[in-house]
Amino acid sequence: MGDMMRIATGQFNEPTTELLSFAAQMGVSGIVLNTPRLPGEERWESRDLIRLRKRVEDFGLRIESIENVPTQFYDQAMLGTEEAWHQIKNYQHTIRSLGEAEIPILGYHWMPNGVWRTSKTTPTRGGALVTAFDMNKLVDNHNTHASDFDADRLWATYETFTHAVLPVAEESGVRLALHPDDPPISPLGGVARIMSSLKGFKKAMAIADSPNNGLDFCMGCWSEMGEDVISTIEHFLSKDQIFYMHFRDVQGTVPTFNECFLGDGNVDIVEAMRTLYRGGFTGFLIDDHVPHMTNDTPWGHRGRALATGQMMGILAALEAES
Ligand SMILES: [Mn+2]
Repeated sequence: MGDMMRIATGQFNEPTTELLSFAAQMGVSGIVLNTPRLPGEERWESRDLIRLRKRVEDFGLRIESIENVPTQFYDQAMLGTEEAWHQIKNYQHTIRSLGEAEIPILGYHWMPNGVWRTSKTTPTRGGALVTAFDMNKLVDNHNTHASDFDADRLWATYETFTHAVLPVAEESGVRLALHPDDPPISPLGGVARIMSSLKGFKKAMAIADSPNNGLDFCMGCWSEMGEDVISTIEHFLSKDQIFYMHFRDVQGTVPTFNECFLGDGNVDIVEAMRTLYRGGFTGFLIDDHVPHMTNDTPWGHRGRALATGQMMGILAALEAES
């Protein structure tokens, strides 16, 4: 296990029987948990993570990745305040806990003020609802923090943080997967967004140069940026830096875009998967955000089943023709 390109699902924070059963029914390899609700106000302990892993394994699945500790575990490290080193030490502890629990990947981002959208109810194909961002419609762009934090500041804190945590990740056998800024527009709310371009990501990978640092390649964000997604996949894949894929897409690019069904967006999704497959990608793909379909649940069982089925069908075709 672990060395074939494969499809996962998840992105919930509670591994309920219903969700894990549904995942098993879809036939995925495993689960991504997004910021699971675990004990600990500042860091996570191995006993809780081991319990979580065993819970998922009871359904014949594995934990492929945990995506993000709570932002308050490392927001001051991102901003570089007096609390930074306290949080960095706790983050090192959490990485060690993940290693002890044999959880292979921890997703992270460098966005102290999170994901922004101007609409969560934009209609797309057949009236399904998607999120959208339009800089011209952004009425509230007030500072989210007490002062401005510019790009130089965020690059400096990124260097400090990664140089402190990556040696621990290497020792612990845990890989850190960096998600792009969403939306890739800088600044927002007075905070620079440094992970918003190919140039920025190349700089990040050079600063934090370790086999245990790589990408959660959010295809939606790369599509939002207007970068050439296929050649960007080729670039990072050739360096073994794509740990996993958020396989979603958008229509339009910054400053105005909306999410959409797979196949309706900027990216040729078959070509994207073929590029991964032929390039020897050994990680997994997950749907990420999906359109909200008729009578769908908050998690999006219908939209996710459709996206997962599309990915599985394309992968089966690539395997059959190889
Ligand atoms: Mn994403």
